[in-house]
Amino acid sequence: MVEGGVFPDYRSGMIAVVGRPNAGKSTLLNALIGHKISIVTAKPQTTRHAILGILTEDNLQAVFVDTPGLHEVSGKLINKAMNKAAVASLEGADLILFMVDARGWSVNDDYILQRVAEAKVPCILLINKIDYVKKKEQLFPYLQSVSQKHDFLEVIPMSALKQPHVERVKDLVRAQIPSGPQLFPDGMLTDRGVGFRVGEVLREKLMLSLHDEVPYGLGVEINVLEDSDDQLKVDATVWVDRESHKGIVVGKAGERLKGVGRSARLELNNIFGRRFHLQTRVKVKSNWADNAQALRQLGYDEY
Ligand SMILES: Nc1nc2c(ncn2[C@@H]2O[C@H](COP(=O)(O)OP(=O)(O)O)[C@@H](O)[C@H]2O)c(=O)[nH]1
Ligand SMILES: [Mg+2]
Repeated sequence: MVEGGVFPDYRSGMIAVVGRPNAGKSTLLNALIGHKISIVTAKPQTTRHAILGILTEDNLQAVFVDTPGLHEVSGKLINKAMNKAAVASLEGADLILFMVDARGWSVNDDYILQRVAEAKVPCILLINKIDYVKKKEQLFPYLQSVSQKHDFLEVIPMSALKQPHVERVKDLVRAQIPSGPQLFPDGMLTDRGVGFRVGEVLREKLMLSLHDEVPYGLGVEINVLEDSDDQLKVDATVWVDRESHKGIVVGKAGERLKGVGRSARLELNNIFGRRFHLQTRVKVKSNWADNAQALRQLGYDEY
C-alpha cells in the first residue's frame, strides 16, 4: 500500500550497467535476468541502445539498464546517440555497475569513471573476465590500484560467464535498492517489444557471421511483424552503408543471408516459444549511421 510516498514492503531501483565496449555488460544483464534480453558478440558496438532488463521478486524490483559502450565521442551521429543513451542512464540511476576488464585499465575507463563521478551515484566496480587472468596473484596489485581511483561501494573480481559470480552481484545489488513502488508488471522482462528484439537477434547473427568493417555498418529495420495462428511473420530489411557490403552480406548464391536467417529463426523460436517465418532483404543506404532521419527510422531517438 502506498502512503505518503513510503513503501514499507517494497523496494525498487534502476541500476545502470556501464563500461567500455566489449567489457561483458550485455552478458551480465542476460545472466542477471536469466533470459536473453540483450545481444552479445565479441565485437564492440554490439549494443546500440539502452535496454532494460527487469528482475522482479516478491518484495523487490531491480531494473537494470544495459547500455552501449561508453567512449569519448567522435565520428558519426550514431556514436553520439549511443553515448548519449549511456550517459543518460547514469543520471537517473540509483546504483551504477561499472564494468572493466581484468586484463587492464584503459584510458577509456578513465573517461567513464569521470562520467560516473559526475553522476554522483553509488557505484560498484566489476572487474570482469578474471578467467583470462591465469596467475591470480597478478590480480591483487590491479585490484589495489583501481580501488583507489574512486570511492567505490565494492570492487568485485568476477566472470559474467559464471553463475555464482552473477548471483553475488545480484546480492550486492539487492542490498542497495531503496524503498519504492513496483515499476513494471510481474512477468515483464524488458521494455523492448518483440519487433525490436527480433531485429536485434538478426543483427547479432549478422555480426557473428561477418568480419572486418561490415558489422559496424549494419542496421536492421523490421518492416512487418504479423501474428498469425501458428507463427510470427517477420519482414526485415538489412541496411548496409556501401554497395560493396551488400554482396558480402548476401553471400554466394544467397548462402550467408540464408544461414543467418536460419540461426536467427532458431534462436527466436527459443526465446519466444513461437515459430517464426523470417524474410530478409538487403538495401544499400549510404552513410545511414551519420544521417538523422535514417537513425530515427531505426529507432535511435536519443541524440
Ligand atoms: N572469457 C570471458 N568472456 C566474457 C566474459 N564476459 C563476457 N565475455 C565475452 O565478451 C564478449 C563481449 O560481451 P558483451 O556482453 O557483448 O560485451 P558488452 O559490449 O560490454 O555488452 C562476448 O564474446 C562475451 O561472450 C567473461 O567473464 N569471460
Ligand atoms: Mg552490449
